[in-house]
Amino acid sequence: MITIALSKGRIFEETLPLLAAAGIVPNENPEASRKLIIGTNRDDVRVVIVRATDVPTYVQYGAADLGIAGKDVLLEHGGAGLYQPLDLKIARCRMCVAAPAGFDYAAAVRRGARLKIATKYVNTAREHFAKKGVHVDLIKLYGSMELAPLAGLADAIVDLVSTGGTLRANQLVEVEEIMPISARLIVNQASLKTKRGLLKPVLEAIEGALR
Ligand code: PRT
Ligand code: MG
Repeated sequence: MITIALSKGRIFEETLPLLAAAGIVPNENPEASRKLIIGTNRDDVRVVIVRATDVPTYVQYGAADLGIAGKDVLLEHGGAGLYQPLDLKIARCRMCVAAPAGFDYAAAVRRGARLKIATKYVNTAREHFAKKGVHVDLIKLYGSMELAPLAGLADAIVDLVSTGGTLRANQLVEVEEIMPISARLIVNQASLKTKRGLLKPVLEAIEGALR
């Protein structure tokens, strides 16, 4: 049996064509069914639906053999126990620093000001600002980072941006790109050896579908 960990929403939707190329079709849409374990057209493949940030954890401990997770999530997780063979180039966006339109971020950085940064991506943010030599106080949030500068909690945020619509709706502007983000296939390192016969054709079909 192969277990694939996916989050519902954009990752699930954008993964369907890649799984189809490997001959795997889930029996249900998690959005509609509310089921957390979903069978597929193949008796030996099932999908478990988990929170996006939990995907690497399921795969790390072997509760899932395969998973699909954003680079943002993988950087925060750290990648222990995971083999990351493929950039799937789906669920693309960019991680960036954003600040209120009236805040001169570049000037604050030049002055060497100590900045309050709210984010769910504390590890990635810490590394980014350390590399730039910017002093920051990081404030960990679990949702709606965009609110933090507006409510006076932080000077700026580190968040994902795709269309820019959310920033605009909250009078924030992107002041620095940190890195481009896309979803990666992740594989449990032990499964890769013990279930090689089952996994190899699936990995090759997904790789083929990307080309
Ligand atoms: O939503 P939930 O809290 O359950 O979990 P999640 O947000 O971690 O999951 P989900 O499904 O929203 O995102 C899964 C993955 O999709 C992320 O880990 C990213 O790798 C990727 N992805 C791609 C995005 C976006 N684009 C994106 N735009 N994840 C989040 N966003 C959010 C962003 O945080 C911001 O709030 O969308 C908003 C900005 O979008 P625009 O289009 O207004 O710029
Ligand atoms: Mg979300």
